[in-house]
Amino acid sequence: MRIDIITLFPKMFGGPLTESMISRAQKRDLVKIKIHQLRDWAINRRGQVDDKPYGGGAGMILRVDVVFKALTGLKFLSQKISNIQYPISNKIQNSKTKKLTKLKANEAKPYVILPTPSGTKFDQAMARKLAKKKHLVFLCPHYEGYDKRIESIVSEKISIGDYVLTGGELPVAVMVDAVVRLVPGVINKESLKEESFSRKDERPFVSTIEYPQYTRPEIFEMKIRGKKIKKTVPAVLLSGNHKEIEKWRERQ
Ligand code: 6GU
Repeated sequence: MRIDIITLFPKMFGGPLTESMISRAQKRDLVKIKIHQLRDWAINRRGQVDDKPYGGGAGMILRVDVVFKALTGLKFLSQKISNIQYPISNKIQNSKTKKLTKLKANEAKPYVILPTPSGTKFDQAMARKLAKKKHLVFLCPHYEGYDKRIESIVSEKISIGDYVLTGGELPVAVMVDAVVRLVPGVINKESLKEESFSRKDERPFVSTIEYPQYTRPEIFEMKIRGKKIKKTVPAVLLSGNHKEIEKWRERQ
């Protein structure tokens, strides 16, 4: 999978994409993530990407022509950087066998996502859908808003919840994390197994945290406001009786 992120604040992705599992996934070439500075497609040398709203009002609005240039420029870049091709026809040539194969509609072009609070709510089913794509492009709007016409050049608008954030960077980091962990090979199959059993309409946390887990120490004692509190591990987990343990977990 290839992911391109277009943003005015590349540094905001420093932590989320360069640590832990998402970093490992990139090192293992399971996913290629590239961050692009939107100002590279600015309308002038001052790096202007936004403008005053027509009809008046506060704030600056992200320009549609800048975004269009970024998206078309990116498709060209992607052809050069990775082996993903965007042929004029709906066929793609395998770089090894040289055989032409017909592309499915969703493989023929990148899937462009615009994070915005007015978008469709992101959930586990949406993460599964996006994890099947070959190429995702996230376009992060910032400041006060964006030109409405930008919506006509993206594939989907997505929100991560009913609250307002200052920009699309944090939502994109959240979505990329949820999607990349579903890419085959990123995390081990066992961890995903419970999830694949879960029904599509089930709330994701129900399926990912199946039963309570414990590790050492067996007895944990603490003092809170002078009161001694002892926390133990359920006896069944220490019993060594695998049948009983399974039954207990099932119940939980
Ligand atoms: Cl995708 N963007 C912004 N700015 N705020 C949000 C959001 C997105 N999702 C929830 N709040």
